[in-house]
Amino acid sequence: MNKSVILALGLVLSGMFVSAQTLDKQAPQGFDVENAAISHGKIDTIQYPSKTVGTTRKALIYTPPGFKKREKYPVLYLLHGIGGDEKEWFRNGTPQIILDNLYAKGKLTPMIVVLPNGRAMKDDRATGDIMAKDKVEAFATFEKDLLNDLIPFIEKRYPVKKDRNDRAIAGLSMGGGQTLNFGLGNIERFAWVGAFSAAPNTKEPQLLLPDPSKAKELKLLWISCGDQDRLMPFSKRTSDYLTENKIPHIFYIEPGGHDFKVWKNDLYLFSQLLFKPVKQEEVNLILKSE
Ligand code: FER
Repeated sequence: MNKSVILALGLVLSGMFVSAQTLDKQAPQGFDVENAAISHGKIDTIQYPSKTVGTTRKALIYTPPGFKKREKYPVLYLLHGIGGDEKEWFRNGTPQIILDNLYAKGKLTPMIVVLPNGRAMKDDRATGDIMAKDKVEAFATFEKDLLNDLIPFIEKRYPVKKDRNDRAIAGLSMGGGQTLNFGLGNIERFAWVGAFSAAPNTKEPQLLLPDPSKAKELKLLWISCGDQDRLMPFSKRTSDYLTENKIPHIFYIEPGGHDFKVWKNDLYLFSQLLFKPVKQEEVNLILKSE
């Protein structure tokens, strides 16, 4: 359980390079257990008009404990996998519990989390052949829906900060591929990028980032994958390219396969880094402590 894993820290936002570190522990026991004694955020379903798809689409939104309309919050867009929809994280990853617990410990910058449906097509349910060509293509179409429909809707309806430094994108598997494709393809829109177990939809490195130096504008570029996940090559080739081009990033290899145990741990670790000055010592502390 607590066996050490290698944290290839190809990062470093301060400019220095650390090749490998030992990560002794992961999220502590109880990190995903509901605690009635603390304040809770709120999960709602929202509906937004999509010009891209031509329908009204659903997303979930999590507002943090103590949320106030008068304040302005940064936003994390958190994306699901090929078998899921806007409810996948909520049902299987309980982000609201993980984040509530982190807020109770004072470990998060207050943020709004938006959980979209990343399959941008009229019937966007995860039914039938989820690998069908049109369904897989809809994960690419979601880039337009996100940038032109969903983000403007959120920014109109919710008290959010609109600067790229206050906008993060992360996701698991297909959503991890989307995160890299959309995040690195639109660095002027996102400063925080977290790809968990990125799937084969991840563009090849040279297409993903033809001008590697552009990625230096990111505040945080996180790539993680379970050591037993057969999709590892998609994370590894991306991290290798970044390392070859001296682009600071975190490449976090953790014990596990392609499942929510890994993704919950990723959310626990990644969320604590968001919307804060990124200091190397802090990254080390979060990744090594507990
Ligand atoms: C594939 C293998 C896995 C693929 C997608 C996935 C589109 C996605 C997995 C997930 O989202 O969990 O060949 O092709």
